[in-house]
Amino acid sequence: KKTLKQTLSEKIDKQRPRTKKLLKEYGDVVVDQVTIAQVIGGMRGIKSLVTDISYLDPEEGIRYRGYTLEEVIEGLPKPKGGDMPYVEGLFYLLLTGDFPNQEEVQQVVDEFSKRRIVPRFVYDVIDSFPTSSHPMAIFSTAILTLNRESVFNRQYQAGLSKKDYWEATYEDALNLLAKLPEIAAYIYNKLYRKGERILSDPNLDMGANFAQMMGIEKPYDDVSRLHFIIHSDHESGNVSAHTGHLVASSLSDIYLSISAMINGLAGPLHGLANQEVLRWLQEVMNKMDNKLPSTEEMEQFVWNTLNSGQVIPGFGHAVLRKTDPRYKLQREFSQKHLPDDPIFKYADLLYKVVPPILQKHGKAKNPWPNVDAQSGVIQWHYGVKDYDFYTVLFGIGRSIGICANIIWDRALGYPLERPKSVTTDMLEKIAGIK
Ligand code: FAM
Repeated sequence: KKTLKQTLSEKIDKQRPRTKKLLKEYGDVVVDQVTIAQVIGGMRGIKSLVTDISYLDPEEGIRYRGYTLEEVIEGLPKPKGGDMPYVEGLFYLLLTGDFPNQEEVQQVVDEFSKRRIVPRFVYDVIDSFPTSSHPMAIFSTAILTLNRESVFNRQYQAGLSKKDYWEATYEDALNLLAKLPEIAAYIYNKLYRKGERILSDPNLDMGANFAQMMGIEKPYDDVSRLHFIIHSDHESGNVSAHTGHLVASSLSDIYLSISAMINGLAGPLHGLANQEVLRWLQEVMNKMDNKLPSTEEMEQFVWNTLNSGQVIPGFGHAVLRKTDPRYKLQREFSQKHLPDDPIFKYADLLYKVVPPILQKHGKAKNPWPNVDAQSGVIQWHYGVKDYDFYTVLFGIGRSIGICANIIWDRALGYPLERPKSVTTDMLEKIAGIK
């Protein structure tokens, strides 16, 4: 039976000539033009990255390897008794483009299980943090600490051939991904549960094991699987994915790259928005004495936030122009499992109230909710109320997609990233002002 690594190796051999041909024979073909607004404006929309792992259509939302999230969830094998698929199967799909069968998923589950033990020094580093630290800072540092384990670094020092970079990177990626749930749960228990620790179970898949270490009953295993799967990838230009790719392009190992991308994810305009949504909702709930506001009262809260110059967290997107399918999937899950939850009702009221207000406000190009408007609501329902922790969960999911991307970056020999900057003077000359 072929392993994931063997299947991937065959895919890489097939893909390499395609990239080589484009580069050698069509390297001068123009892909895009760049305007001054894009140069000043965070490179919005410039087509300057390549990945085959996911593609974000502004109207439709994300597809992984050409499949919508519904198709991914439908097509991936599921553990017995679970409604949501194996996260390990998603990793297989992202890497190879193929849906694995039950046996192929089991191989990956076993691989993860073998590699899941976290070295003692990582716990020591986590323990040395003050409990008032933000969990994302601890999470990033814990990942960074693992850098001494890097197979890539060891082999690179010994003289690794360029064509084999991906294999050592693959080993690092699996070693890291297998440990992330345990590291995250340990941080959670340290910060919010007085260090109480529940050990992992080598017989469980990633989602179930995470639920076990968090000490939360079913269907939290499915919640975790869904969460990690829908947060895994959102093409290459978003802050976390781009940071991971950029740092890895200097041949920094997986640990350095993933730690860096976690720091980008920790910003309130990116991953941290899911904690911000809950913080914002809590403020509203406190003001309302936990009663559900009327539509008019909720509208007033939204306007107050906008008028004080703040953004409405969980709404808007740099690329998407419709309701995020990741939001929709979580909303459907909530309608099924927690329809009467007060926070869900708050979030649902926001779904009704915010888009027309943002349209009237006239600034946001996309008034619709993104993934972050729902994910915290589900966590809260299952008892994870320390919302500072939510972005760590996002980080576990996002690591899966970025690791898959970095392995392919190395396989296809993508070079050091190095765009060119210009001065304001130069822009004024280009504009014809000077
Ligand atoms: N509330 C209020 N104003 C908003 C807004 C929102 N939710 N979304 C966009 N705007 C404003 C934005 O601040 C900008 O104002 P200025 O012209 O004064 O700078 C204007 O509308 C145009 O922005 P845009 O082109 O529509 O969006 P950007 O591409 O600049 O930014 C986001 C995209 C996501 C950073 C922005 O929509 C936002 O701040 N949303 C709230 C935070 C959030 O939910 N982030 C999570 C995004 C998520 F999908 C993720 O990364 N996980």
